[in-house]
Amino acid sequence: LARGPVASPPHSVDAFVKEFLRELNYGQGVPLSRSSLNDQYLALARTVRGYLTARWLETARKRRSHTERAVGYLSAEYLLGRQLDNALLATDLTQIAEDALHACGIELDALRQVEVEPGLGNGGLGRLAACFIDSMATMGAPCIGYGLRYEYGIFKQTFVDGRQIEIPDNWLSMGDPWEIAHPEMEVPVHFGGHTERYVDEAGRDRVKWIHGWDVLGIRYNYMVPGYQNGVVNTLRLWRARATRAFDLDIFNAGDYAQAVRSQTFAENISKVLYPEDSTPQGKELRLQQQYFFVACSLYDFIKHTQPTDFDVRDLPERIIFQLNDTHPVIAIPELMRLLVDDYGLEWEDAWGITRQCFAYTCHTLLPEALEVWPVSLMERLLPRHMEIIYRINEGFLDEVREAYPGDELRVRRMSIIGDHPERSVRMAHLATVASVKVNGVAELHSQLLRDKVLNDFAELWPDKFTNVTNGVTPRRFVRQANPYLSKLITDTIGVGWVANLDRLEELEVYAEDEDFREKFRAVKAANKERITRVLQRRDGIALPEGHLLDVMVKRLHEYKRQSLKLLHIVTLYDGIISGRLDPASVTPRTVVFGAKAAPGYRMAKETIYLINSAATVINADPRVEGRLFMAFPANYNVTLAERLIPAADLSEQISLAGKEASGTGNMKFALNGALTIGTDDGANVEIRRLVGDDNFFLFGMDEPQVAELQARGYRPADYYETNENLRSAINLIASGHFTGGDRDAAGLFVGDLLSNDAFLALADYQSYMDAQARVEAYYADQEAWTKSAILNVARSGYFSSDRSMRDYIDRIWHVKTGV
Ligand code: 26Q
Repeated sequence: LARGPVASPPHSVDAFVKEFLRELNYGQGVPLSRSSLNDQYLALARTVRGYLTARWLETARKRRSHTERAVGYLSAEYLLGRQLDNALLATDLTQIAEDALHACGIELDALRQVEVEPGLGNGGLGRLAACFIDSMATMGAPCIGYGLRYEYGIFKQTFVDGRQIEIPDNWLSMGDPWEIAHPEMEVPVHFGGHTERYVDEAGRDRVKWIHGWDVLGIRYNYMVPGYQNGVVNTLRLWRARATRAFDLDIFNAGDYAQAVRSQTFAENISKVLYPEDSTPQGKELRLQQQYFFVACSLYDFIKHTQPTDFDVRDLPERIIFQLNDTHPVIAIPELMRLLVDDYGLEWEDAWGITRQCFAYTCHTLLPEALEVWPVSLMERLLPRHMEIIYRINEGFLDEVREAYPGDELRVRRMSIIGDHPERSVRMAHLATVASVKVNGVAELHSQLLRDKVLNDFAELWPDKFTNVTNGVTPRRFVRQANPYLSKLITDTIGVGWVANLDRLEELEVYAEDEDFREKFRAVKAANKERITRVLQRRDGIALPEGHLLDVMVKRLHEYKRQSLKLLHIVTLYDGIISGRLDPASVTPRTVVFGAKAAPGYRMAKETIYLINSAATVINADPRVEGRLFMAFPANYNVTLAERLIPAADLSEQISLAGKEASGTGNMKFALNGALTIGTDDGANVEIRRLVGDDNFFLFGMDEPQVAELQARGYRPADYYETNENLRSAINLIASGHFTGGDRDAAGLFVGDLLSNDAFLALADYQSYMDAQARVEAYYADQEAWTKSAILNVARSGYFSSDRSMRDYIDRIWHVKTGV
């Protein structure tokens, strides 16, 4: 009996109650009458997980029984967000759970609030990985996600006197009911030591890696359910644990306490997510993390997911590893090491296999964000991998020399090893050399990758480069986040859009339907009421009623130009208090910011402080007559995004053209019926093309204009000197008006803008102000605005991550879908 497949519990309220009480009583060990909210949440989560389990086992069984190629998504980050609602939606259990809990005297909504979101990512890149695995499950694509189970995710942000304070995110402290730990499945991972040459029985030269120290990888599984299709894929995250060698040391050294301390050294590897998402320094622990999860994942795929008689030469038929940026790129030399050293393949054969197993996604355009690792560090931590990288580079540079005889300058530019400022491994070059395909994440970005960042490589291998424009999952970011809009859409065109977002096109005609527009406005209004309640309870913020809701949420970065947004607000405020602007002529507007700054990023932190300071002063100034309001709820995360984005009227996507690889928040806003004010950057370009110029507020220089201005020599002071409103706004900030008279508090910000302004905020200022004036005028015509908002929804189906997955499958992976 126990050998057969397990059966899912029946889809009925009675069965659900029974399962829930069993989890509560036997799982949590409490009777209903004495259970805490946390007990109830954990029991509910386990109950829902129970419904997924049979499907998960069945999906895995089917996959084992055939040998179709799978995708191994390798990502150092998965910014999952809360799991409960998603699992309920996927299993179509929301109503049943609500009724079942009700029968037990419990409100589902109260339990939803208990869940702590797993913040195992920094921002866009991590959230993208979460959207992609959701879409692959929904399309029935064979995929296993691999990553790190950080004990501490992205820090929790609070503000003290307007300044960001970081608090450790102890997300596991109440227990995680969604994970299934396998402490018995240990994967050994080695570090340090040295290499030795030897001759094997067959008389061949071989290399042995004499390890310095080891850790164990412990497997944690998470279920990734498809949307109501019976498919449940796997996300496998790794935790580091000390080996028994560490335990033995305890006896040998006789210093018990020291030995236990050295255990924590090994376990540090999966301790914390690095909160920097660009220009990170080459921290040794970060490289340890990267190698750790990648080594576990390759070993796991080969040893645990394939039949015992599996021949590694067949690897390319079984797997394509997608490298989510360069963070997992050490997988390339690791696979070479496995094939050559462990499986005894000839170098050329191993290289032939390896070159078919990887594809690389680049997520940046900032040259300073391209990852490099010092050769000295690599030699110490991963001596064998460093040798392998040298050998890969030799072969590669031979290829370059053959293609471009005598062009040693080019050889140096393309080398995997760079010389400045120190000898280091350029991970993007390694990734490009070894990958089947290299893709950017929006059309403009892919174009710039080909023409600029990786131009030499695109000349050598033009067919290697492709684009896959990012997408977001409509399940989480429309269906779950916006139940009012979802109901309106479903009532209008049926439910099919949730797994086929192109069907939103059918809404297009309703833009002309007055009754539909009325309902659409009612949805926005309801979402504004909801975010008002959320911000009141969560942050003690009292949003004013009846305002245009203008939202800028994303990591704090100079290139994203929160500075420009601040200049806009300060200009309006300055106009009002100086009497140049009649407050009655200003469209009542609330600007909501959400942004975390990397803890060591000074300019970003000062910008946060200035925004908070401006908010305090502007919100309290009676001269504004309540027509401007600023809110900066702390700790912007996926959960807040789900509440905030559906309420927005205006989406701020104002990065300097050529700097934002794609953006994905921009897509979430458009899909929820906000209009975008944005530059010609990243996926904004495609959003504007699809929704139409009339339904998008474009401003600023485009990328060629930016390049031209920079080539001419950019002088921000020119703009300050010639633009009166700009000068006055900057002067107001510099005067200490917002910072309690403290002029120094804004010194870094103002000083940089006037003398450096690397992201040309001042050059785009007037164009941005003009675009905001167009926003105000357009918003005054609510019928026109609503039409545009509806058209944004109707024409944004392209930005479903299901479409992104289709593109990856067609252009890169060539895997079969439908389980
Ligand atoms: C690298 C080395 C060491 C420590 C940290 C890092 C690191 C971590 C995270 C570097 C970069 C990141 C994250 C980058 C990121 O989120 N990029 C965004 O990716 C999105 C998805 O493609 C795009 O939409 C955004 O445009 C891009 O900024």
